[in-house]
Amino acid sequence: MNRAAPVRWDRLIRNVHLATFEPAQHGSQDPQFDPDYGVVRDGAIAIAGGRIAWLGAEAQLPPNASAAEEVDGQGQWLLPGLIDCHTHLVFGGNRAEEFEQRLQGVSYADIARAGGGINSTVRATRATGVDALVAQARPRLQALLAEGVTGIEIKSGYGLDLASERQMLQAASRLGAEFGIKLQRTFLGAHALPPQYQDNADGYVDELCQTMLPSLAAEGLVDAVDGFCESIAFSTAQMERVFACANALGLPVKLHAEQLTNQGGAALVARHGGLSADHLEYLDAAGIAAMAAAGTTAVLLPGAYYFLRETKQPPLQALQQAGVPIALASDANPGSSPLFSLQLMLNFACTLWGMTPAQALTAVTRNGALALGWQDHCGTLARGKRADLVLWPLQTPAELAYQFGGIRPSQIWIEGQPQQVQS
Ligand code: DI6
Ligand code: FE
Repeated sequence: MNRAAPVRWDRLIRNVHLATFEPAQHGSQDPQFDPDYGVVRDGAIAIAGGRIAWLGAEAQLPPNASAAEEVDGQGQWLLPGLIDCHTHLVFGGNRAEEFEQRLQGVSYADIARAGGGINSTVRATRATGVDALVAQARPRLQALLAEGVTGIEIKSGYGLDLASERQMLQAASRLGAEFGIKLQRTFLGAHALPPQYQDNADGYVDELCQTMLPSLAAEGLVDAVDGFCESIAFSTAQMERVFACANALGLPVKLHAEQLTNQGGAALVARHGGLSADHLEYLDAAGIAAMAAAGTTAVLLPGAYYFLRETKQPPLQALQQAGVPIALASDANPGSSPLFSLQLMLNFACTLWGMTPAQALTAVTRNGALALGWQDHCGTLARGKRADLVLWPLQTPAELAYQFGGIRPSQIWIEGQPQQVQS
């Protein structure tokens, strides 16, 4: 007789329906659900060493396995933790006054040109120490975590000098450690032209490439590099220099591209093997082709689209037809998206742009991970990935995109450890 050796897991969650977001593995098992969810009905999932050790139909649980702790999921839905792959969560102050100005007819670009916009947040951020930056960002992060976010990207870009950018990245690092979440810290020194370089954009790019980025990278504070490629910010030629510097330091790149006008930024970041091009309302066919060829993820930001009352939609269908993976993120920031809710983005992407709930949920799980280069570590339910898991009191996963307000996780595990859920 051939008896398998006993297996002992740390934790086994039983009596759950799984949305794995692994359609190739679990796509067509239940015709009631969009195959993109990768549904396993009446499933179970086992955790060992903070990783997913086994998952499948509960009826197929290996008879030789047991767990130190069993959790009854009571027939609820278990999804991978959500990933917010584009945020500016750390900043000082707020811009409610500009919101009022904009509603009196002044445009976002005009406010920026008059020294407001990003630069008004730069003034407030520079005047705020690391402790206060952490304290101000904490409730914003808690709002996201309360909605089932377990992985997040946080950008700098409101310091725009070495010391202030360092403080932002230190604040991000502290928040990541405090909450134990998976974090990518992105250097966004090329966000706006700072006051000290008013008529000397190339001089600022010199300092960025020669001093700021190399220093912060050497201090271990930078995981990726981003920029704002726009008529009111940096040109493709300037971003090219920043990317060359990032590439030389071995850091992945991404770009705020074609948000307000078409500058060819998406093609530029694709050419540099970028992780993602973000915003993309004004993206053209050449940019889409470049992204598809390079495998660059499109990060769409419905919060900024909505809050700036943009009317030009990103070319969703053309991106899908070209096979470009699409992620969604909050863009949480004080100027263009003071909306600290990824669930709201799911609803916006469906109602404003016509994404399906399965596409939208894929965009904040599987493709959110892809946009951060985390696809081997998280974003789907698969053996070997981090056990970043969220249990939801739903009848169907689509409810997460359909209903806004009042849906909270019943339980969250980060690397297999149960978290305190806010009710
Ligand atoms: N585009 C955006 O929407 C954010 N940054 C960027 O490059 C807005 C930043 C802000 O207005 O503070
Ligand atoms: Fe942004």
